[in-house]
Amino acid sequence: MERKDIDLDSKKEFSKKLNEQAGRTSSRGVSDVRFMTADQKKSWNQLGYILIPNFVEESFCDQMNNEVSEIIQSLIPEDSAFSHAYAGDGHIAIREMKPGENTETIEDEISKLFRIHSKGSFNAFIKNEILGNILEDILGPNIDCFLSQFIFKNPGAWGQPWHQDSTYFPFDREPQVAAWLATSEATIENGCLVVLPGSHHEHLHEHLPDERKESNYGYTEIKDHDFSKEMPLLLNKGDLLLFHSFLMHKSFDNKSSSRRTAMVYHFAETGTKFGEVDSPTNEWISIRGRGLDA
Ligand SMILES: O=C(O)CCC(=O)C(=O)O
Repeated sequence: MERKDIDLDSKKEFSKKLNEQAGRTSSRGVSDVRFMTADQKKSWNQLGYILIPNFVEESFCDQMNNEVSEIIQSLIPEDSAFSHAYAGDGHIAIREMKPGENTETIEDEISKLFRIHSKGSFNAFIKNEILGNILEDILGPNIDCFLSQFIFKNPGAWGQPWHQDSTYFPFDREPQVAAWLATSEATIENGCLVVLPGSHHEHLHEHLPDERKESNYGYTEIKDHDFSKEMPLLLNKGDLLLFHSFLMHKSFDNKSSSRRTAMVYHFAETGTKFGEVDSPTNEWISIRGRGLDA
């Protein structure tokens, strides 16, 4: 299937837009908590993340992995032409720019599937009470989930360079919170996440285009910071990582022979203003409190 790389000029244009946000800060930590443990509070305030082992059963992850495959197969017919993105039934699938050598199914060539949190097990997850409680300690009583993505990270896929998620969110307040659910094991070899603990106290740094020729659309990179204290986070299937949207993080390449999958959500305080035009990948769904239209 014919493939076209994304040209450097459009990558530069994209990061220029993102960098309108550079310099913003988010110094607020959590203080009066109702639900978090003391360790979780300390971890959030000092490190910028909370790791919760065994958050869901492995069988729940299997269900998500299966539902994702069903969506991809119905979204992208076998004979469809190459495209960087496919949209249908409210979802957006993004193609892997550097697919591995042994691809058999269309899922082997997909990088991410966006906008799935209104459906099936993806929707069931955001209604989890324990998750909602911890989010409430961070974001307050009124909470929306505005973004979801299933990340395939197929064998051979490159990792995402160092970045801060808030750079992608031109919102009127912060922080937002990411929930990164390991739906497979995440190891150094298969491309686990790597964080820079405490870096959520930093301002938003400049994000330069990821200049690797076959890098995925939207990848950008922080180059003006010291990452020598980076920490890879090894997760088992079913473990959950919650992290601050200013936390610097990246992921390793997948050098293994199997897929490393994760289901990633982003949450914000209800009423957050997203600027003039919202991202097509966003879908705002209230999960707790007064609701979107209240
Ligand atoms: O899961 C990955 O490989 C990268 C994910 C990531 O960096 C993100 O969701 O912001």
